[in-house]
Amino acid sequence: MHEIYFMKTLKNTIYFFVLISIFNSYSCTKVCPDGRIGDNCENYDPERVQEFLDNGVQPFDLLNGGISMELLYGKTFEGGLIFHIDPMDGTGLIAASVDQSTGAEWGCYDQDVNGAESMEVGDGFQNTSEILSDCDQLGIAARLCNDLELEGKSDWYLPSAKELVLIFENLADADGNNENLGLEDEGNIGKLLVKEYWSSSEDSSDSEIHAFGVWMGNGFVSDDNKDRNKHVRAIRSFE
Ligand SMILES: [Ca+2]
Ligand SMILES: [Ca+2]
Ligand SMILES: [Ca+2]
Repeated sequence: MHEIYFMKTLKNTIYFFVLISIFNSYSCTKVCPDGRIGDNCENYDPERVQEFLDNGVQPFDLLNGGISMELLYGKTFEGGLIFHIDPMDGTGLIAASVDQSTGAEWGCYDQDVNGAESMEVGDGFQNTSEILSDCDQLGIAARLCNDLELEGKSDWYLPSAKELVLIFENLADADGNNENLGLEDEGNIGKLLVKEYWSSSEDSSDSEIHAFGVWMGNGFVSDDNKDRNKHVRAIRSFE
């Protein structure tokens, strides 16, 4: 009698623990759909950032879903490599993944191009159209970018000086040690060469002869004669 009661209790206890462990396995290891992670599936898996972008998730959504800015730099999106995102509205800039020239002039040496003197982030497009509307010279840096058709996109332009510095910081020096040693450098995720690249910013203090370039070895901005040959890397914007 006593023994039967004991066996029943043991059986019930075992059933109880089996039920608890089944319940736990459902509640603790939650499987989120579409590569999301977190207790409420509120975040994106940082291992799958490129896959999300390829599937049409916007960079801004990834930022808001726990992905760091650094993880987005250098990822392929809308035909180029992400190198800037405005954290307020999610607009941003991408660079072509290859150079458009290894030696092009800025153009129109000895002539002040009307406008084209902004150094600021967001002004490369305006600079480029101002150069093209006032300078007929063929083969110049701004024109190579404007004529570019790459990855199905045709709205490329020459970056302003500060946009070009962002390319150094986020694509040529992604490891943040202030130098790019060249194609073998693992921080150089945008494959920029240790060369001088033209910006679209004319030098307002002597605009007839000088425009600004950036040295992709260290990100320094300097003025130079507009008839000098420099590398060219086109960019475009995304909304
Ligand atoms: Ca000017
Ligand atoms: Ca570096
Ligand atoms: Ca100057």
